[in-house]
Amino acid sequence: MIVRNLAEDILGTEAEVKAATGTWTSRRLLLSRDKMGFSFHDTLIHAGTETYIHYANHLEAVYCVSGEGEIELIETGETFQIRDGTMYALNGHEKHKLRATKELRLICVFNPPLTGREDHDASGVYPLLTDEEEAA
Ligand code: 9YT
Repeated sequence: MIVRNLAEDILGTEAEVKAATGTWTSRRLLLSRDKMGFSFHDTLIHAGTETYIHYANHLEAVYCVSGEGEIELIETGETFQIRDGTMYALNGHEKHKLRATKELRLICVFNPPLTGREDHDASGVYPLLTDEEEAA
């Protein structure tokens, strides 16, 4: 069994990843090396920010536990409000913009799991890494 505590085991370690753009901080509680088949994150989307994202290589489900914001789908132009209790699942690799009006705290699951250090590239994509590539 794996037991981890955000404050004791994640904050201030390599598992706390800040986006190069400064728009989010991802606290990664489970990664691919944990062999769960998914990774599990507690992510903050900072207030007043907009992030362009395209998970071309991953599926992601997101559950909001606090804050306020919205997700805009690029292809359709649809916008969905995000608040405590809202879940969205990107089951079609949708390109989107994520905006926070009040800091969003989002619980996120990725399949395949992230290896640890992934950050969005200029196209909003996370590379598909293996643990060996991460270690190299
Ligand atoms: C909701 C979302 O995709 N935010 C960007 C960060 C990502 N969730 C992560 O790596 O934790």
